[in-house]
Amino acid sequence: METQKKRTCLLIVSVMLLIATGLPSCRPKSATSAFSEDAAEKAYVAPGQYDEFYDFVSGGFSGQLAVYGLPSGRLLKVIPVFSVNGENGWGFSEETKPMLNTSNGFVPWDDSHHADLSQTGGNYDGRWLFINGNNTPRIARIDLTTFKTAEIIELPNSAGNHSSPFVTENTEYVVAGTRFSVPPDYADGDVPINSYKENFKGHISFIQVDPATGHMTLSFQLLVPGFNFDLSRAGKGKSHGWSFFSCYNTEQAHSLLEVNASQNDKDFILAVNWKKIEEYVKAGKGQKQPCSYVHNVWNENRHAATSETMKEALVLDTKEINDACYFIPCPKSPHGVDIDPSGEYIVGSGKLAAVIPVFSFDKIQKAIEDKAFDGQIEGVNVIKYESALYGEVKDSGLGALHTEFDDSGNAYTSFFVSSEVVKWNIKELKVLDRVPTYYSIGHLSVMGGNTVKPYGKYLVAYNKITKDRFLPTGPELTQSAQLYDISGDKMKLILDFPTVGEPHNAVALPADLIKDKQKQFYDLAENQHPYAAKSEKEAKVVKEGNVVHIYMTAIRSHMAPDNIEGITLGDTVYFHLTNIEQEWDIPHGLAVKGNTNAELLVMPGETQTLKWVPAKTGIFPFYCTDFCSALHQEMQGYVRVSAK
Ligand code: CUK
Ligand code: CUA
Repeated sequence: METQKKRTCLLIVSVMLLIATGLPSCRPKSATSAFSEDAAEKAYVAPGQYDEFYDFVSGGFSGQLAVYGLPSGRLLKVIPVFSVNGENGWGFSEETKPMLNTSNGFVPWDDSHHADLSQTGGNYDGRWLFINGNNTPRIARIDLTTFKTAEIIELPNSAGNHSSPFVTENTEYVVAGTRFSVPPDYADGDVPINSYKENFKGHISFIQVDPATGHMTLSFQLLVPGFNFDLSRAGKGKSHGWSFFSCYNTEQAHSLLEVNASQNDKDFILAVNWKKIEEYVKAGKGQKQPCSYVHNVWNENRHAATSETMKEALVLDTKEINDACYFIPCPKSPHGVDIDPSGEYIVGSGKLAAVIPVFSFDKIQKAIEDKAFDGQIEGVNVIKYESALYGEVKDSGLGALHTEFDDSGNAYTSFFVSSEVVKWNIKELKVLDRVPTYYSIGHLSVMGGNTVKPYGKYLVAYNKITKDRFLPTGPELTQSAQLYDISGDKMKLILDFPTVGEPHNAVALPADLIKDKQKQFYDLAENQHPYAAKSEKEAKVVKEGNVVHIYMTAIRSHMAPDNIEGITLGDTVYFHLTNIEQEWDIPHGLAVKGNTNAELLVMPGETQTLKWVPAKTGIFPFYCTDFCSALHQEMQGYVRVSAK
């Protein structure tokens, strides 16, 4: 591996300086003058009209997923995923609590960076959305007919689930590479941190997705060298069957204070031929390793989740399958790795590099055939940089992070340090246009920009720094996204819109693909919740020892039962509320004075349960929280708690 420390040190120092100053280098004097003249017309969606795209934006440290309409930037919904949400009882109701179970117990928060959509033949099919939880680490699946989290799987042997959950061309797998290398769960983890090089390992998970139900199963994990696996994309078209993972810190430094990270002139992209690995798995290769991880599944008819603890994972050591994995050198701390619509061009990035390297899938295949290797790392062949390289985009910008594509052979790369989006032609490696972002863009999203047939039209910049873009709100400012029209030769800014949490990546779907497939309510006849009351006649209070089950119904405009006595201090009370409406957009809520949970918000046909252990005696009112009819205020009742 070559090291040209001096040359690159200079570059690092200049980049670090830029980062340290905290201000993007190209912050314009008058930011407001930089938008398109016809911006209002282009981003305007008239009252009562629908947006053209659903935009699914990862919620970052909110642990949620936010859904916007584009081009208006209107917020449509916040979907709770990894974080509890008092607004609709997610993580507070008895039925949703198991969704947040992990091998560490109930974890009501995570950090979600990437959303990706299910695909068929390399195009979005509008069935499911997958989103990662960095910290625990976890992957969730969201059903796009209910906009509800349907499944969450924890990942063993991993930490910092960052290069996830990138979907393969026919949703065969979602993948998850570990950002932090750690001692695997099946080894003793109580080791000195400075034994990093021998004890800390990376694991890349391939999670199989059932084509009929979407259910996720951890199929196999790859044991990889202890680098930091950062981002990933699946091959498409000719490169279908491969997945690519960027990694940094190939120095295997465990302390930035020692400044031994980011020294190497090149880090790597790991190319994984998962089709080939499937054959190895079939042939019985790999080892079943003991570990413990939790898999939570939502049952639509039971209106509740179940948790299951899994006890082992199939691990394949990349050393032993080294005709299925290859390292490709990539300049200076690569972040994103993105594949163009044809599947031929693999675009790397270097957070500290001044060029964008573009690799050729055909050249990689040829290099493998010719054994054009530059040694091995832990048994994995390193393909010669020049043998894999199609070419470099020069003078592109500073601090390249992510690239997306349009349908005309162009790529769009985000540059954090120089705070801009650069449009370039893939074949000619020529810069065509650049626009500033306000400020310091992270991910960017072209409509369908990671499919075999991008829709193009709009590009959204998800920025890391907000500064003066919106009305200030104390020390914590809103997050900043910006919409660009990319239908012409020049990119034009047409809208700023604030977002929830820290938006990392986003994926957009044409509204027509899913808008008419939305579930409007749950069929009461199919409700299999064990405590459902499907009519007011079934409403009752059942006391079993010191446990009280209240089978409660809600319909405009009363709750039954509405006066509840016979509860004594020390009892545990369960309100099982069934919304017996069968009509779209009529939820009923339930809030009980003195309870330490949030409310319930129950959809028509659904049953949800609020647990309450009264802390004192007295009279406790309850009421419906969602203004549901002219007599909404009449939807109320009383619970009496008596002394023992
Ligand atoms: S990351 Cu945020 S800018 Cu976590 Cu995908 Cu690149
Ligand atoms: Cu039901 Cu308000």
